[in-house]
Formats: sequence, C-alpha cells, structure tokens
Amino acid sequence: MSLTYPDRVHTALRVGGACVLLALAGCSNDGNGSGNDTTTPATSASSAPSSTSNTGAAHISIKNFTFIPAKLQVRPGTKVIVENQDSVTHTLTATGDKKFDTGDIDPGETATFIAPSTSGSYPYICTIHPNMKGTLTVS
Ligand SMILES: [Cu+2]
Repeated sequence: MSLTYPDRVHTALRVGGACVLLALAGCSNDGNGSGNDTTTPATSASSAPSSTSNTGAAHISIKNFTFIPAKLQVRPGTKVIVENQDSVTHTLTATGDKKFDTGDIDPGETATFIAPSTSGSYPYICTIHPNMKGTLTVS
C-alpha cells in the first residue's frame, strides 16, 4: 500500500526560448506628413478694452446687514460710495486706526469716504453691528 501522490511530480518545465517576437507589422507608415495646416489664430485683439476706470468711484452696498461686496479692491485715494439699502442705520468703519469711517448712514442714505493712500488691506466693520465685516484692499 504505497500512497503515491502523483501531483508532486517534479517536472522542471523550463520555458527556454523566451524570445518574444515582437511582430512589428502594425507600424504601417501611411501618414502623409506634409499636412501643413496653417492654423494661425487671427490675433486682431488690438482694440484695447477701455481700462477699468481708475478715477471713478467705487461702490459698496449694505443690504441685509451685509456689505456688498464684502471684499473690494480699489486704487489708493479712490472715492468709495456706500449705500445703505437696509431699514436700519449702519456705518462703514475701518478697524484699528479707523483710516476711514462713514459715520452713521441712515436707511436709504448714501455716504462717501476716500480710500487710504497707502496700499494694504483694510478690514472694516459696522460699529453698530460689529458682526458686519468687510475688507477694502488698496493696491
Ligand atoms: Cu450696521
């Protein structure tokens, strides 16, 4: 009774010639490389769009206890018009040194201040509702 297990046959099947013949048959060079497509984009954008007005006044609205836009970038010394569209009084007051401050703006009223002449980022709030925040960037 010899239990011969035929699976353990040690057949050293050595795959010898592993030379994979890369059949380079699919490289048919049928491309006619003389296709000079002249795709020159017509750069006729010489008409410069009128530069965004550096001298015009910027505008900030206050609506629903929110400065709109909350972030505004202006040139130094720009006149900024603040329009209070709410039914309560607001201010637009720079924090810190108070570089600008509209004072109280009654409902429906408009106030004006001049942006600082020094470049920088000037956060501001409404002193009546300090949770109202915005940032004026001068550059
Ligand atoms: Cu307010």
